[in-house]
Amino acid sequence: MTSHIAIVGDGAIGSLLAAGAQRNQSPYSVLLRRQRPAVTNVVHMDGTSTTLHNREPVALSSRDLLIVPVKYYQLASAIEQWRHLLCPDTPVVLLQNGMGGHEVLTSLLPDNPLYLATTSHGALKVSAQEVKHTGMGETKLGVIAPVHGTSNEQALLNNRVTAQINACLPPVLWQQNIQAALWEKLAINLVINPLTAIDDVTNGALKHPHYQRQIHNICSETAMVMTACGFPTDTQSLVARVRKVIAQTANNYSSMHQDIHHGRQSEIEGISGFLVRQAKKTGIDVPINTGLYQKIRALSLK
Ligand code: KPL
Repeated sequence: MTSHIAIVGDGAIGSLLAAGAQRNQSPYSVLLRRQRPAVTNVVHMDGTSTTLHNREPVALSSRDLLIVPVKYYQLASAIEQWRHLLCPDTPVVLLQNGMGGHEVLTSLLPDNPLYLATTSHGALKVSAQEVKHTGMGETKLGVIAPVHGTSNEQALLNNRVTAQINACLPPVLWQQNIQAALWEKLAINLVINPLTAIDDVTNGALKHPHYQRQIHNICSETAMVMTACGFPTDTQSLVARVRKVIAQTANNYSSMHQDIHHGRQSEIEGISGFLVRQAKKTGIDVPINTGLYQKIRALSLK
């Protein structure tokens, strides 16, 4: 029996997932908060496009999958809205920028097998009906709440969920420690997202010598908090990783830049807000990240 993939929302990444499912002829549905015209066209990097044929939401069994690629601040209401579709064994994958969503998910869905994912694919919603795949990337996936069964059952489920995500947003790299992978991504977002949004620049502008001290200081605070939280690292390796992503995405506007400049709510609470909260818990001073957090919050209120 083919399994069904339900995707919450028709955001840029959600629509890429739906296009992957469509191309692989996997049954899927896109769950919308309210009735409205959804994304129907996804343009791929090679110029071809996929027309989405969305289906009605269906009740999800243990063989199916719910993927939640929504913003941090939308997560709780999305789960409240759609949990009636789930059975206690339906696996759920949270695919998000930033961190903190994991706690929300485990408190709302204490019984389900839960996975976290992060992707470096780039996608842009160019209109209410069209999404463009703007950058090739990879998707990292790992388990956070295991099934209540044997390790063999867990391994089988991990393989199935990996194959389902791989059909939608390949390549999938399985992570034994997905939290560590998310912290590494967070370290990058902590630099690029607020700086580009505040200064209204592309990611590539951060190559300028003018930004290097600030980048070093953000990474230094992040390295201290990561180490205190059990993910040991150092400033130099974070700076090197940040520089690599700046070079790889030089022409892009970061997601936070796009959110702020289109007057949308940003993901600052799951990025700098998360770091500031972890710093407080571990007794570490993070004045640079706190300043960026406050500046983005002030810009969001304008
Ligand atoms: O993840 C990103 C984002 O914009 O949110 C980066 C890696 C910074 C690329 O723009």
